[in-house]
Amino acid sequence: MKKKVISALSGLAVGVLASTVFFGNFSTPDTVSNASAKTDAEKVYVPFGEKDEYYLFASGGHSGQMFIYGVPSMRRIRTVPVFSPDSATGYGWDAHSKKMLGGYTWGDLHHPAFSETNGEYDGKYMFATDVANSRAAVMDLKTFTVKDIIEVPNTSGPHCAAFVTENTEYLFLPTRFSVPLGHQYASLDEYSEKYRGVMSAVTFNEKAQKLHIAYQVALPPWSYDLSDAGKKISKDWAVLTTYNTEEATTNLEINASQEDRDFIVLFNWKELENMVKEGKYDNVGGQKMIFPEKHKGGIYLVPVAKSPHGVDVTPDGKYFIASGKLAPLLTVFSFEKAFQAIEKKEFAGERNGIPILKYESVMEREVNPENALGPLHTQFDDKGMAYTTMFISSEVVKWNPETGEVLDRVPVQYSPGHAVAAEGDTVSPDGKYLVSLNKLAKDSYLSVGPSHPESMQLIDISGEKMKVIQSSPVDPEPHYGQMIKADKIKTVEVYPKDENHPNAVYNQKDARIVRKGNEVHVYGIAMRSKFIFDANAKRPDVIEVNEGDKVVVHLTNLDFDEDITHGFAINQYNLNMEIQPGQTNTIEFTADKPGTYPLYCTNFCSALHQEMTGYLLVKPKQ
Ligand code: RUQ
Ligand code: CUA
Repeated sequence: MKKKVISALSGLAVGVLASTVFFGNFSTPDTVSNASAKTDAEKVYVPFGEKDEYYLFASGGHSGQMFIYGVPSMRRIRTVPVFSPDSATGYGWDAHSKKMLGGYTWGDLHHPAFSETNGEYDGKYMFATDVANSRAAVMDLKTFTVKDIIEVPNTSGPHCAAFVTENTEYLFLPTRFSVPLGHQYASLDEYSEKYRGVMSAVTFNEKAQKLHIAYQVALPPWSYDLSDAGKKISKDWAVLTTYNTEEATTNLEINASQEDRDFIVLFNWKELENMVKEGKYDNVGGQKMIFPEKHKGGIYLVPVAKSPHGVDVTPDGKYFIASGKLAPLLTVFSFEKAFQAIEKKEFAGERNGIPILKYESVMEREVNPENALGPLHTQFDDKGMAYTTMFISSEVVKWNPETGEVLDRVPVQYSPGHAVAAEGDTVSPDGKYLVSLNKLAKDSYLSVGPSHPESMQLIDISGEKMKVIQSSPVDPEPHYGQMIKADKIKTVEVYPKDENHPNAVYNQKDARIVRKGNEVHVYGIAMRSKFIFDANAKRPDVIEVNEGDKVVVHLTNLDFDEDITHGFAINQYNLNMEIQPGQTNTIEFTADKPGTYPLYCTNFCSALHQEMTGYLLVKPKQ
């Protein structure tokens, strides 16, 4: 290949070009002087048998799923269903996931967040929230499966989430839409009095694998957009952006942008925790609700340029940076200055009982990169440099938060929302890679009609200058991502044997069907290449029930062998579940359709996979 290129070049100005070819670099000659002799193609090429250096978890937006990519190859590795059913994995049909989804058939997954230990991603869990149906979920990274989902009351769309504190003490879920407490009816004429923007403090019990709402805060009836947890010196604090502090109830496009300023909410979760301990809350529908106008302390407002979007805490925990969205402005605020102002009680009045800090006393600097429009979100590298996405001018701007100096700019295609840096939300980002999550791809890929995929572009940020080195299409819609060093995630190869599991069958001869009145319980196995539902039956691979019976099928996958997953599907019964190696999984249904229904394994598991079938026979009522 290279030979061909060189011969094609003979007779040309071989001096410069040959060196370009030598380095294999087909882009502009000035990149040749780059310290790294690797071409862009080489930088993203991960040969077969080698693995990517990072996992990228990209939010799947209104697919309700999480997309897992490898970086730098930008190859999609897996789709993990979180808030919506998934036919490929039977998620939403097996008993556990069906119960977790609670009848919802779609979700809108926005901001994923890894669990942290000492401010570092620990590779154990991934949290995510659902703006559509006000839910939060936790995914176990040993198996890449969702363990728990909770629905958050008094809230409508926890967009402003999930950002975890340094040791995963809490994930905070502030609402996007204000609603009356308990979702009661209240006329919009009573918006300011009756509506609230509730924030929930959620804990995760690792042992029980359960999420739990520790307490809620009845913030003013505004929209809460983005948040970030403090780090190091600010580790007990968190920040959130607000918009519509005008409290408009219609035509928000205009009415929510009237004032020159909105607020950043700054709160101390240790203080809120203490308030709860001291009983300084009301009971609202079973939730411990703190009303800031009644129980003062721990929450402050910082004025910020109107309708801000992202707010991001620097890795050293010293600053929080708000992005303007409408004002072409980045504002760097100092936690230390805020702490001093709070200490001295230097307030400029209050709103809804919450003290307002003076802008001048908290602001560190304003940064206004020339012609850069629509700043949305900021990430950081290993040298403390900031990278901000510019939605309107379609670029990423690199700048120094300590000086405000703009260092570099790179165009992206097009309209980036978030960007995600390698280990970007930790106290020690890696530098190296940044992925720009672009809302529009337009001419980037083969056309699939009027609606195009979104795009994720990989940017090499290891040098002084940024360089886009790869681009990958992605389904709607990558709102945010998290990038973690691959070796931090320790998956299991098979589900370990659990002799205490009430429904597991580890011995072929123990497979049995037990009838209890109108309920039929199948304790069966799936193995290459057969089902055994009842070891002693004439036809062990047949389930025979009566019309109207409740049927509970437990299946254990006896192939303790990596990647040998079986499926269990019943034709025309709209039933499907997955049983991963070593796993025991359960599906429940009512046999309400009499007749003869073949059942089969959905996952190609052996040369005799097609033989892995059986029958469900449903005897009609007389
Ligand atoms: S938001 S594009 Cu849903 Cu994260 Cu800023
Ligand atoms: Cu088991 Cu196919």
